[in-house]
Amino acid sequence: MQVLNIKPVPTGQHKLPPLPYAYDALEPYIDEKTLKIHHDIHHKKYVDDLNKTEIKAQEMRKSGNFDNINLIEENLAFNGSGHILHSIYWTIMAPPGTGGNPGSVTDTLIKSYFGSFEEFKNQFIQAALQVRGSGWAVLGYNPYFRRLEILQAGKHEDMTQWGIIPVLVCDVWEHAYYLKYQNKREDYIRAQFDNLINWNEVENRLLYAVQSKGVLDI
Ligand code: MN3
Repeated sequence: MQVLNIKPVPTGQHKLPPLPYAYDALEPYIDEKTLKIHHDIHHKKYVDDLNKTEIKAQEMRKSGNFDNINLIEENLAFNGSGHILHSIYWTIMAPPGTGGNPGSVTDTLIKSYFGSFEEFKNQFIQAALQVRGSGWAVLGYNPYFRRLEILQAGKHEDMTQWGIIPVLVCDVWEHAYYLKYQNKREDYIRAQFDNLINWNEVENRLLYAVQSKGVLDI
């Protein structure tokens, strides 16, 4: 792959990325026990199952027996998206008081599309709050439209705009908050948004995203 200057992840060799801070670093808003279970057990399982599925897909291609293809494709989407979204989720948070303020690209793009930061925040929080069952709220940059959008993802993978690049995410699976917040999903969402967002990371992600081009200009 030298000619393309990329290093593909070898089949079945995804790795669980370490948390960029200590398990108790997000206290009191996300407690140590929740973070440890969430990262070490839930995220790890998505990585392990993605690896297993990729090996099974490889065996399927070799054997020419495609009887299980629907299950394999579903598992590639579910576990691949679960791995990606969790990897982003850890990095767009930072210990309380260290995440900074929205950077200039973030601020400009948010205001130009959502009208004001408050309107963006209200939509993001309601999108997270009203996810039916397990899922995510995602602020993403869509290179086809050259602007931001807020989406809900059912489970991990049911995204509704192809190509969107997530820059800020909120995990609203119960495993993300239930030990501490029980059924008070809104308290968790607001605590994360108001105290833990790493705006430097959001800005970095947006700076990278706005350089991406849709294959079509539409
Ligand atoms: Mn989760």
